[in-house]
Amino acid sequence: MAPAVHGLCYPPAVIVDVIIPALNEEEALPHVLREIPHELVRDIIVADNGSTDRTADVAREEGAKVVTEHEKGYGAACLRAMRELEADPPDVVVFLDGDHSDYPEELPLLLQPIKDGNAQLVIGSRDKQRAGLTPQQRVGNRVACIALRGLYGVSYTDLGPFRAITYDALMSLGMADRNWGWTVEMQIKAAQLDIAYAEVPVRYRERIGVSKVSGTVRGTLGASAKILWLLGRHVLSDLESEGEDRRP
Ligand SMILES: Nc1nc2c(ncn2[C@@H]2O[C@H](COP(=O)(O)OP(=O)(O)OP(=O)(O)O)[C@@H](O)[C@H]2O)c(=O)[nH]1
Ligand SMILES: [Mg+2]
Repeated sequence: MAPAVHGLCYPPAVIVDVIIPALNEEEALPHVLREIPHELVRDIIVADNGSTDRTADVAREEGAKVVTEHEKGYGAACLRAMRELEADPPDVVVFLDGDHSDYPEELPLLLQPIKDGNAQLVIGSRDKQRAGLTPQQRVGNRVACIALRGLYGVSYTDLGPFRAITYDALMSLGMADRNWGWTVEMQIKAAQLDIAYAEVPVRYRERIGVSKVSGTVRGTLGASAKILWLLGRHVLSDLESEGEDRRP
C-alpha cells in the first residue's frame, strides 16, 4: 500500500534495475557506475562478456552485481543479466552501455514517460548529437527507423542503447537476439505487440576505451546486416501469420 504521511498518499516508488553489458571496459566502467543516479536505482547488473581486463573487478569495487557470459555478443550479455532479475523482478529495467558514451545522469529522462503512465518502452534518441556517432551509424540508424515506420507505423529516430522498459513489457517481448540485433529486435517486437513507447532526446559523446562495433568495418557491416536481416525476417513472419489468419 502507498505510504500515507499526514493524510497524503504517495505512489509507491518505482523499482529500477540497470543492466550494463560490458566487454573490456575497465577504463570507462567506473565513470559510468559513479554517474548513475543511485537514489533512483535498486541494483546495477554488469554482464561481463568474457573480458580479459579488470572489468569485473572494477564493477564490484563500485558496488555493482557482476554476472558472467562467456558467449560474446551484446544480446547474449543482456539476456544473461535479465536472468539475474527473475527471482525478484524490478518494475523497470534500464539498459546502458559500459563505454561512457551515454550520460548516465540522464536516466530520469528515460523514466519520466513510464512514471507518467505514457509509455512502457522509452528510447534515448541520440539523433541530434554530432559527437560519438559515426556517419555509418547515423545512416544505418536512419534506414532502420524508416523501415520501422514503413513496416509498423512507429516513429523512432534512433536505435539508441540507453533505454528503459517495464519489466512486464520486456518479458512479453521474448527477446532472443544474442548480438547486434538486440536494440532493433526490441523495437520491432514492441511495435508488433502495440506496446506504448516514447523517445526522449539524450546526449552522446566519444566512448572511453577501444571501439568494438561502430569504429570497426567488421562491426559496422555486421551490425547493419543483422539489423536489416532481422527487419526482413519479422516482416516475413508477419506476412505468414496474416496469410494463416485469412485461411478458412
Ligand atoms: N561490441 C561488443 N560489445 C559488447 C559485447 N558484449 C558486451 N558489450 C558491451 O556493449 C556496449 C556497446 O559496445 P560498443 O563497443 O560501445 O559498441 P558501439 O557503441 O556500437 O561502438 P563504439 O562505442 O564505437 O565501440 C559496451 O558496453 C560493450 O562493452 C560484445 O560481445 N561485443
Ligand atoms: Mg559504444
